[in-house]
Amino acid sequence: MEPRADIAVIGLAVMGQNLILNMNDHGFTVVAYNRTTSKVDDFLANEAKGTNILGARSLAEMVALLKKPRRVMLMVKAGKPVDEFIEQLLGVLEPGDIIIDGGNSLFEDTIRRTQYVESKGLLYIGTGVSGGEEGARRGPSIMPGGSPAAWPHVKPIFQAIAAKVADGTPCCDWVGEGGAGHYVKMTHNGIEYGDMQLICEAYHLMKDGLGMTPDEMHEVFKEWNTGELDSYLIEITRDILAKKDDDGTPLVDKILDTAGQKGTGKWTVISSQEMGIPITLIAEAVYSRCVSALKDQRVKAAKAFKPGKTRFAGDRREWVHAIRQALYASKIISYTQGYMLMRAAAQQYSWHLNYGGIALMWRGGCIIRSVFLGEIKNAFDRKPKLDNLLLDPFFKKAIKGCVRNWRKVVSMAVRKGIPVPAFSTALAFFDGIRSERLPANLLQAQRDYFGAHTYERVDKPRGEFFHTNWTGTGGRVASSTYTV
Ligand code: NBP
Repeated sequence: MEPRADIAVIGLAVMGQNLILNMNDHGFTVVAYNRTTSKVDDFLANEAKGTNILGARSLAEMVALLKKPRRVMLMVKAGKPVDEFIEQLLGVLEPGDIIIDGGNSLFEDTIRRTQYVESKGLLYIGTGVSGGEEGARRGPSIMPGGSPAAWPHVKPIFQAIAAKVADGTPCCDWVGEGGAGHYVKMTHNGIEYGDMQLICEAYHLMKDGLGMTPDEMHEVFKEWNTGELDSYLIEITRDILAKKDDDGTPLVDKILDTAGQKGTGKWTVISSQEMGIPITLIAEAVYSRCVSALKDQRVKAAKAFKPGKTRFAGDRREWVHAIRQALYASKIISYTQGYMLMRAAAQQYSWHLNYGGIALMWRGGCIIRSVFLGEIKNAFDRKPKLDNLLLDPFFKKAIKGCVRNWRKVVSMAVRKGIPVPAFSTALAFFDGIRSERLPANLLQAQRDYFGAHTYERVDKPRGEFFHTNWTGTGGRVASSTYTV
């Protein structure tokens, strides 16, 4: 068998099939393999008919078709199937060959797998692929990390099939070592949760606070999509609101209000907790899905605590403008927090992340693609070591321009009982981060009072710790083990 294939893709579900077709469109010869091998035949006889795509019915056959160094990409269910395939591949590949995992793997698994595969003399890439079915077919955002030596061998394929921004730059570049690619993809998904929640809160406010119909909101989102909020998620929201059911009424009104989740938002929050980085907006977005899932309890509580009148008084156009500004400001906070998280992770895991490059990778192809990400790229071009997005002149000015209406919207929502967890946590974070002095002095006093945890003083250098015998009955010994 002549080794003529550029890459193999294992996993012929929605993502794998579409990536293979995309690679084929760009002139690469791909060999397709799947655990259930009948799916290889189905694929070749249908979607891949008339293309240069090859099929393999065993891993040995697949490997024999590949040029060296062999590139094998897994597009299978995240978790155990990835480990199982790695083990099988190690039996048929050679040192210098490259295993790529393009699924939604947990970054810690990718760190472990990179070390393991490298220890066997092969190279490993764990890459985020975003954009769903359509992205995979027409151009996804691709976020690869792992063994740096593997990148030159994979770069021509990945950058060819990736989405492109207006000037032709691909939405794919090397993210960093180990699990960096999957970490950035995970953060992307967390930000996606945040963006979706913010849009849902804007919708809720317009629906219950302003009494607007889906058709009226469709017009609002259509207009929003022409300005600073121009993004894929605003665009699909515009289209969703216009969609009618078979009986001609808005379909959105008929959809049950309980949201699902697959876990990547939760992973982002768990990582932020471990890192001590306040990604409060993404956390609220995850919890909001959890609250939505408690439908039965909500129905009972709604009977127990009947809502009052939710309508906002005043001019509707002004309110719509205020909601738009609250959404924009909250979105800036969400990305500020997401970037804080990635910066902390880079430090913890010794990754060299290119923050502007990440914004560029998200600029096209993926679910959070937006005009806004171009501004983030510009901010990092202006100052590559920028440690807080809020301090960039563009975003500083943007927030200042929105803050009055942001407060107006959050306070009216609170008065009227419309939940806006993401809008309000963003505002609370903003007020926290711009507070030179927070009440944590009292908190430290409390900790020292009940647990002798010690505190630092404003009139002494940082790093000097003091303990007070608050009650006169305790000893003079400070705690080093009891932690609260
Ligand atoms: P799925 O996540 O549904 O996985 C299906 C593939 O996994 C099939 O090839 C299946 O083989 C294989 N597989 C399973 Br299931 N269990 C296996 C096992 N124990 N051993 C070996 N193979 C096994 O496919 P997908 O939706 O195309 O997603 C692929 C990856 O890309 C996932 O990690 C997903 O999270 C990620 N992703 C998906 C999207 C999306 O929009 N769907 C977007 C971005 C990333 P079989 O045919 O023999 O059952």
